[in-house]
Amino acid sequence: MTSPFRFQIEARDGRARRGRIFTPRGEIRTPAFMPVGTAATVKAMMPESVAATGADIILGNTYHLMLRPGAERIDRLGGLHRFMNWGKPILTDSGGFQVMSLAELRKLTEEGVRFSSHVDGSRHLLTPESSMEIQRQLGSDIVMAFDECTPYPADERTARQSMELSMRWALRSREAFGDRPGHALFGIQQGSVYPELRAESAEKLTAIGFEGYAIGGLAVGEGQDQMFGVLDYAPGMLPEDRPRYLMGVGKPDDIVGAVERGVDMFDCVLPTRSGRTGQAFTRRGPVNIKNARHAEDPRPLDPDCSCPCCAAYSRAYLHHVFKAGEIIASMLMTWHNLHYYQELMAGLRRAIGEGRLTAYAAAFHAQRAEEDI
Ligand code: PRF
Ligand code: ZN
Repeated sequence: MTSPFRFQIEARDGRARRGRIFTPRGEIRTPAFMPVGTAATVKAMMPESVAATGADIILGNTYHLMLRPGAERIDRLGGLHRFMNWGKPILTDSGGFQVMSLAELRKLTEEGVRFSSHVDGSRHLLTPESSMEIQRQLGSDIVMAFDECTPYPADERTARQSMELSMRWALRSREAFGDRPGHALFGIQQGSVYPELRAESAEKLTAIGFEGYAIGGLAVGEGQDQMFGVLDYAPGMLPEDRPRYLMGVGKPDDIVGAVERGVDMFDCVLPTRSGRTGQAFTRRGPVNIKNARHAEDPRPLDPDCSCPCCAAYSRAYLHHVFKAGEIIASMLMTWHNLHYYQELMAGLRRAIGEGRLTAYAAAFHAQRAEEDI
C-alpha cells in the first residue's frame, strides 16, 4: 500500500521541481502558495472564495488558536477543518515563532517557552510536546516541529546554540508526534546565514526523518541578496524526495527566486495583509489604491487579471471604498491579491513542466520593470 501522505515530483527544470503532495484531504500542487488563516479565517475571505483563487492548502497558527478559542474547544467541535469550513489540507505552524514576535514576558529554556498571552495576559508554556498535542487537537494535516527562529543578525556562536536547541526540539517533536497515518510532520532547518550550521541542521533533521523539511530563520531582516545566498545551498542539503517549505516568504520576486533554487512551498501574510492596507500586486508591480491618481480611473486593477475584482470593479470604485473604510475594499483587494499569487504559482508550475522556467522568470522581471502603472 502506498502511504496516504506522499510527495511525487513530476518535472524538473534546473534546481526547480514541479510536483504533487497527496493527502487524505486532497492534493497540493507544488510549487504551492499557502494563504495565511491565522485565527481560523483567511481574513476578508469566505473559504470557498479562497479555494476559488486556486489555493490547495492554507496555513493556521498554534499560537493564536491555543489562546483563542483554545485547541480543546476546536477539538470538541470536530477539528479546525469543520470549525472554519475548509475541507482541504491545513498546515499549522508550531507556535514558537509567533510567541517570539507577539507574546509578552517570554522566557525560553531547554523545556520550551513560557509567555504571557497578547490577548488577555494569561500565562502559558509551549513545549515540543504541547505543540504536537495542540496541532493534533486542531486536526492539522501538516504539523510543524517546534523550533526557535534564530533572530537576525546572530553571531555564529549564538546561531549554533539556537540551531542545536531547535534540533533537540525537533527530536522531541518527532517522538511526541508518534505514528499518525495521513498526517505529516515537517522538520525545520535553522542555522542563520552560516553554511556549516545549515549543513549540520540538515544532517540532524534527516537522521531523525520527517515527511517534509522547512527552511526556517530566513526573511527575518537579512534582505533578498543574503536570503538568496542561503537558498543557493540550503535546499540542496535537504532530502531530494521530500517537499521543501520556505517559511514566511514572501514577495512575488522572492518566490520566483526561491522556486528557481528548489523550494516547493511558501506562506506569507503579504497578499492578505496588503489587500487590507490598499496595496495590490499586479504583473506590472505593486499598485497603491490609496493614491489620488486612481480616483477617476475607470480601468480595473489589472487588465490581464481574471479575478472577480478585476472583472467588475474599477480602480475608481476601489479607491472610493478604501477611502470610505468600507469592508468590501478589503474583500475585493484580498481576492485579487490571492488570485495573483495563485496565478503566479500556476505559471511557475507550467513553466517548470515545459522546461522554460528561466524564460518565465526573465519575462516576470521584464514586465515589472516597465513604466509606472
Ligand atoms: N520557524 C517557524 N515559523 C516561521 C519561521 C521559522 O523560522 C519563519 C521564518 N521566516 C516564519 N515562520 N516555526
Ligand atoms: Zn484581479
